[in-house]
Amino acid sequence: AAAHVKARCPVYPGSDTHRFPVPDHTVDWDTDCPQYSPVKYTAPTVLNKPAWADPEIGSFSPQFNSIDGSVDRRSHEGSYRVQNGKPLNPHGRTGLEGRGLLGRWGPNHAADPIVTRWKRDSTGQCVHHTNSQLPVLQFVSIKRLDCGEWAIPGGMVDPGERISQTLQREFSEEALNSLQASPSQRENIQKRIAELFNSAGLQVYKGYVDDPRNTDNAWMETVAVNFHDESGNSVSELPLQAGDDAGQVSWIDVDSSLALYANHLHFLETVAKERNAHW
Ligand code: RP5
Ligand code: MG
Ligand code: MG
Repeated sequence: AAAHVKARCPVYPGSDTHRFPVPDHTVDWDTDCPQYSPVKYTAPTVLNKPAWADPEIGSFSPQFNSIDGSVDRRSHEGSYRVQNGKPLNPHGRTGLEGRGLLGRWGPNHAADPIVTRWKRDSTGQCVHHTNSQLPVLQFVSIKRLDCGEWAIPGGMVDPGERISQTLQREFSEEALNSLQASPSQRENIQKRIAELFNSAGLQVYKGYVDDPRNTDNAWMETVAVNFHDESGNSVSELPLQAGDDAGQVSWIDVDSSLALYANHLHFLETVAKERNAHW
């Protein structure tokens, strides 16, 4: 497993909590590290017992590595270890124990919709990059309100929700602001994007996310799926409007030099290569 980097960011997001430093060579749980003493941190928003969060372990002992009622506690990466009743991050040490900002012990499942189109000039011709000579892809990106980084408009899978639903719902909420729309507007949005989202889509990633919110006991996982508007007259024609946890939304040229949230750039690399686009 690749060493997570963002999951070891010095200051935990949304807090003044500093992680216990974890150099590359001590990431692996199997590497002895007697001096390791992770900082304990679970955000007040999580301890307040919102519907989306688990209780503290002790009073609560979930069914790890299985479907626990309507919550899927299985990892996309196979079975994870549980130590003293707490799940262990499958990518190793993060310098922080507890759940931080994450609601679930163990995997916190998300889905990432990567909506793409070809970049076109004013006459409608596809634009080719001067260096690579390859056509340039654009994807719908949102600027996250929590950290200000550009990201794929993904979100958490609700208990019992199908991933195909999460992909469409999160795209509607964050990139089309469906939560603020009237019921009839919302219905219109769903109609306009249903065709694209009902198409098979290209799954480009399934597994652990190197997310800055990860801890030793709670981590993000995702399924990232590319929905491509080949002709440019499906989603491309919809007005984008940021909503929910998105501050801005925009079509952005896909290129290896982008700086994106978590390991989202890696998902886009797969999309670009699969579609024979500029990278
Ligand atoms: C990332 O966090 C996932 O890849 C997904 O984009 C996102 C889900 O969390 P929220 O956007 O709901 O905060 O790890
Ligand atoms: Mg969301
Ligand atoms: Mg989101």
